[in-house]
Amino acid sequence: MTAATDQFDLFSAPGTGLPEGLRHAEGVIAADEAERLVEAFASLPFQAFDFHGFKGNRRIVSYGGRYDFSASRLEAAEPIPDFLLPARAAAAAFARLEPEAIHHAMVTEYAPGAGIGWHRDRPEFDRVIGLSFVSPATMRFRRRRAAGWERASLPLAPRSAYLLDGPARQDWQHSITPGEALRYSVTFRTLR
Ligand SMILES: O=C(O)CCC(=O)C(=O)O
Repeated sequence: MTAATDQFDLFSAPGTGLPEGLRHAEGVIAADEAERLVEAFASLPFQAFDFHGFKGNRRIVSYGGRYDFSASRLEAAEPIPDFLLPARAAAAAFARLEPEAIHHAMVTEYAPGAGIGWHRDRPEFDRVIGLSFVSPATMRFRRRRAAGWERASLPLAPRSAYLLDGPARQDWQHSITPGEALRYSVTFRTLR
């Protein structure tokens, strides 16, 4: 095990009240690398998130596969571009994966006031690794229990990473609370 993964273990979920299978760590992306990425995000061809014709208030660009909700299938997309490869390597190291195991990336732009509602990611995807940029956000989790919803909440600092695996990925829904300032996220997903 490397020093880097030991560091990430300090932030693992057990004992924190957060869903099993969730891991989180701050400072996964170096400050200069984050600056470079955010500059690159500004010129990406973002499009409004489209859910069955309903346009969400966040904008996305997908690589290595794009989920089409109208057709209910994963469509082809450009491969992950070179500028995202260092971020993919960092996300993979955090998730203890080989970078090449990650074929899909999605960059999301959340304008002030934009968030994302309760959902689980599509079953075509397996593990989910999220990176945050520019502004902090709150990621919320919930799962249905006999007595009602069990809930948890995780602050996402810029340059932090989270991994959704196991029950956090399969059993819990997650959402992002609308923020007051611009935020970007990069979501890397492995395919089933
Ligand atoms: O912005 C994030 O970190 C979460 C993104 C997310 O949940 C999604 O796109 O499915």
